[in-house]
Amino acid sequence: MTTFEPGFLWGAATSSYQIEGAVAEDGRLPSIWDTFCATPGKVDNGDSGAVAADHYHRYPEDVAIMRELGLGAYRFSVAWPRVQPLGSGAADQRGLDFYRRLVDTLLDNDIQPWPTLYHWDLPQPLEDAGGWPERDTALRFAEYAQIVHEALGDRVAHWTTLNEPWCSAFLGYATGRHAPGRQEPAASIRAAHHLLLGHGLAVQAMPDARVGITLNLSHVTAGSNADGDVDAARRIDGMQNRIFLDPLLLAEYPADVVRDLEPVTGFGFVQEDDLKTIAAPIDFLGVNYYSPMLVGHGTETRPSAYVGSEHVRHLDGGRARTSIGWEIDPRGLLDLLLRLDREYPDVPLYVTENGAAFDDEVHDAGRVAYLDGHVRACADAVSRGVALKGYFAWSLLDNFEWSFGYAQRFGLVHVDYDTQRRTPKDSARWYAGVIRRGGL
Ligand code: IFM
Repeated sequence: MTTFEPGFLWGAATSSYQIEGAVAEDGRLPSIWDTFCATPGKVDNGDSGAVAADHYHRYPEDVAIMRELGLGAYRFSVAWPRVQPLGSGAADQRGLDFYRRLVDTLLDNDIQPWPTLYHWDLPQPLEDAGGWPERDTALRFAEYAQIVHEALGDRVAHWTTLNEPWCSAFLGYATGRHAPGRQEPAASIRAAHHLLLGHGLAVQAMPDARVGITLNLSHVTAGSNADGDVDAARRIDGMQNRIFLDPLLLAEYPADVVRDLEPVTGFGFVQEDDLKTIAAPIDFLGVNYYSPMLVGHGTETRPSAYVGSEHVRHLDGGRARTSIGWEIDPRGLLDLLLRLDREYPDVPLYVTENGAAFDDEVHDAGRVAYLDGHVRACADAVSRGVALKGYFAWSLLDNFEWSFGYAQRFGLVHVDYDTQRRTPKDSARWYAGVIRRGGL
C-alpha cells in the first residue's frame, strides 16, 4: 500500500466559465470567452459556457457530491466579470455574494475553499482596451484581487492568483486558439510579462494571505542527442516552463529565452522593479501536469504557441493517448516534480490539476488508470523528499473544455447536459477510496 502523510490535501478542481453558466445573471457582463464563443468557427460545435454545468444554481448539490467523495479542498475560480463586470471600478455585491455562499457551504462541509482569481475570463472591456499586452491590465487585476480578498479573506486561507498564464498569453495572443483569439506573437510576450506582473501586484494587494500561482508545466525531452534536437528541447522548456518559473522564483528572465525571442521582441516593456514585484515570495506553487513533450529540430516554420521557436517539431512518443490526444506518461510528472524540487527549492508544491479526457461515460477505466499512475508518481516524489503537499484532480465535473466545447469530458462526475443530472463515475468512487485510505 502506498500512503501519504495524514495532512496531504486531496482535492478536485474546476473553473468559473467552464461550469457556472448563468452568464447574464446578477450583473455579470461578457468576458473574452463569451465573445470568443459567439464568434463563428472558434469553438467546436458552436458551444459556449452560457449554461455549462449550471453550477451557479446547483452548487449546493455539487458541494454535497464533494462531501460524499471526502474532498479536503475544492479549487474553483472566481469570475472577474461577475465581481467587477467592467473590469474596473465598483464591485457588484451580487457576484461576490455567490462566492460568499459557495465558500460558506464548503466550510460547513469541512472542505477548504481554494479560489483562483483568474482562470481566463477577462472582462471584455479590458480586452477592448488592449488586454494583457497592456500594462494597465496588470494594475486592474491587482485592484480586482484586493476586492475579492477583502470580501472573502476572513474565510479563505489559500489563494491562487493566476491559472496557467502560458495559456492566457500564448494560446490567447499567439495562436489565437483561445480567447481573445489574437495572432500577435510579439504581443503574446508582453501579455506573459503583464500576467506575471499582475500576479506580483496581486500578492502585494493581499497582505497576510497565503498566496500561490498555478502554472501548466511539462517535462520536455529531446528526440535524440543531435544538437538540433537538444536545442529544440531547451527552447520549448524555456517557453513552457522557465519563462514563468525563473521570474517568479529567481527574479530574472532566462537569458537564453530572451535571446531566442530577440527576432520577435525586445524586453523593453520590463520596467525597473517589475522582477522584484513578480518574485515576491509565494507560499506555494501550483503545478498542472497532463502530458510530457518530446521535441526535435524541424525545418518548416508554422504558427506556434512557442513564439520564436516555430521551427520546433512536436514528436510522437509512442505512448497511449487520452481522447483529447495527449500522451499518457506519469513518469513525466515524477521527473517534473523532482526537477522543480532540485532547481527551485524552498517552495511547497501542490499538483493543482491532473486528469484525463475520455469518451467513456460512467465506467471510466481509462481515467482510473490515468489517475492511479499519476497519484503513484506523486507518492514516489514525496518518498524522494519532494515537498509536495496536495493533489487536485481535474476535474470534479464534466465541463466546457474551451475550444473543444463539450466534446471532451474530464470529470470525475458525469454531467448530462440535457438534464444537468450528475452521476459519479467509477473514477469518483476510486478517488473517494484513495482519500479515505490516504493512499493507494
Ligand atoms: O480544462 C482545462 C483547464 O481549464 C486548465 N487546465 C487544463 C484543463 C484541461 O485542458
